[in-house]
Amino acid sequence: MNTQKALEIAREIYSKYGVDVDAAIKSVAETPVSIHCWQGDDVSGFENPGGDLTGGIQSTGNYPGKARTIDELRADFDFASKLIPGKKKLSLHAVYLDAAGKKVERNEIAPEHFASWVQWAKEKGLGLDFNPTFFSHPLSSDGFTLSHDDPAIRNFWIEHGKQSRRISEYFGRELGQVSCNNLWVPDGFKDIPVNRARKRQQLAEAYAEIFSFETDDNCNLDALESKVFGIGAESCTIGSHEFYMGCAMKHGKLLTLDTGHFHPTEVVSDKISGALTYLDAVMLHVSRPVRWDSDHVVIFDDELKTIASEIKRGGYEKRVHIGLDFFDGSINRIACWAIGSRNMQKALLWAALEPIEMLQKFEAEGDFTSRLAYLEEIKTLPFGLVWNAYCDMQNVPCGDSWISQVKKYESDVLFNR
Ligand code: RNT
Ligand code: ZN
Repeated sequence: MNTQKALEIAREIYSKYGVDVDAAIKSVAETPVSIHCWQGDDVSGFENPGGDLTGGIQSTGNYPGKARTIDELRADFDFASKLIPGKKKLSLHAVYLDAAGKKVERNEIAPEHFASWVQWAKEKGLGLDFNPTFFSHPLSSDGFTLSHDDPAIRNFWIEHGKQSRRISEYFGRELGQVSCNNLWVPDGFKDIPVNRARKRQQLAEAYAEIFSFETDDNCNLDALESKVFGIGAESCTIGSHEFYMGCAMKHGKLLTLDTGHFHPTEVVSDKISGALTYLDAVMLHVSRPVRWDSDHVVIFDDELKTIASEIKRGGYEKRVHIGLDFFDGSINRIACWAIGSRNMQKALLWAALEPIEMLQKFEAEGDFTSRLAYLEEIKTLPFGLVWNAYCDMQNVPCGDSWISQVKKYESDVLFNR
């Protein structure tokens, strides 16, 4: 298909609504999206190959061909990234360290263990983000880490948290692009606790310790991820939304809003402007909860579009750090990366093509009739033509042509593992 000719038609139609299609494409191409490494291997990592995934999260399915080594994961990600338009970052978890076969304890991880990732990111033109791993470890096996009652265990995890900030700062300094260090702990009670306050106090004290030294804001931004419940922590999660909202305010940190971490009728799209009324910035973990925090692959649904629209409508492009967080092991993992990341890009483009000025004017004038009428009208504008043109300009496959490429990689590479 001649995408330029199609784009010409789209330009004409969108211009009637006062939308500049070229400016929209440009703005999306410049918005970084952080793609999580852990979709590639079901959150296994390389610290303890074959070890269990714990912490109340779960990747289900056993589709063949998952990455088993750093080289395989890099090759898979590299392949996937060629199917995804836009500016990309890679989000690494601590357990994806490259320690050259040496056992490194979590409290001793350091920038050197991620030097090969930095080198690789430089070669590929990727930004990096970091995540300390407070799960899948013997010292987290009873469900507590930073809020643990044993000071020795708590300190072990505090050291891990401190080191994660140093590693993230190193990423930012080396790559000349800020790295977000996302802290999520699984701490919680399966059954009804009678002293929630004590645990929350311990968690608060642990964060005060972790944040007791400064990092360069141009290189590292810490983000705190709340959750409503996890498997085996159904009754009380210590790091709840209220806890982290306060913690982020107190320490001047980012709040991470994971779309799977709230009650099913709550939406993150409504929370962005609420949080940003007081906080400088937020991080997103864009996922797809199906009945619970199931981490299904992100689809192009209304909530995804609304999240992207809210970023645009609020003028929050520089204050929302977009990260993805899903892990499905039941279908081709590279296709998961491609589908979810392309959908995030689609949503950003969708939002950039919204006639925001016109819609917001209607609302300000109290003309809610026109607001609804136009919100419905724009749903049938030729969005797909602009999407294809954007993919073409970014030298990534248009339409469905990426699927056969993934199938070929599957039979040539994945099925031979
Ligand atoms: C868990 C959190 C967390 C993890 C990753 C692997 O509920 O969403 O972000 O998914 O750290
Ligand atoms: Zn998350």
